[in-house]
Amino acid sequence: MADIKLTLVVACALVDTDKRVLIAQRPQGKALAGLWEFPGGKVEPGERPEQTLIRELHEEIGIDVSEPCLAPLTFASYAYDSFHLLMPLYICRRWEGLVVAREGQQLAWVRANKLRDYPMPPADIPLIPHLIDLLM
Ligand code: 9L3
Ligand code: MG
Repeated sequence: MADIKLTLVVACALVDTDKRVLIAQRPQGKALAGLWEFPGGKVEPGERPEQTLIRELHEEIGIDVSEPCLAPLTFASYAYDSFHLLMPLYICRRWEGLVVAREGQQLAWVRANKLRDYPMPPADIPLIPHLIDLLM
């Protein structure tokens, strides 16, 4: 069997006081451009997943999250041709700062039962029922 490259990516469902979830549209020029995702990114060498998420949330949407505010909910797994993605999903309900699109991406706050209206990468889609269970 061919070697399989396993890529660890972490994602976060940011939930506001109206129980809406933040999704971001992947910018042009990136893989999967135009699809809507739960914000996050690749775990870099030497990082713990929570540190990655704190870094990514700051870089992408300008907020500051403290580690105890990140609660793991479930994880996604998806086999692309060239790598397998393993992606824990965290829930975060408390953060500091205002959510702003720092990378020119579109952002949307969406009720969990409306997430299916937004085209998402294949790894993110199976996460939606978990959010519906938690939030609806
Ligand atoms: N990815 C899928 N769903 C997500 C995130 C944050 C990432 N919610 C996929 C897209 C890329 C890979 O993970 O194939 C790495 O993400 P990035 O570093 O390009 O954001
Ligand atoms: Mg990212």
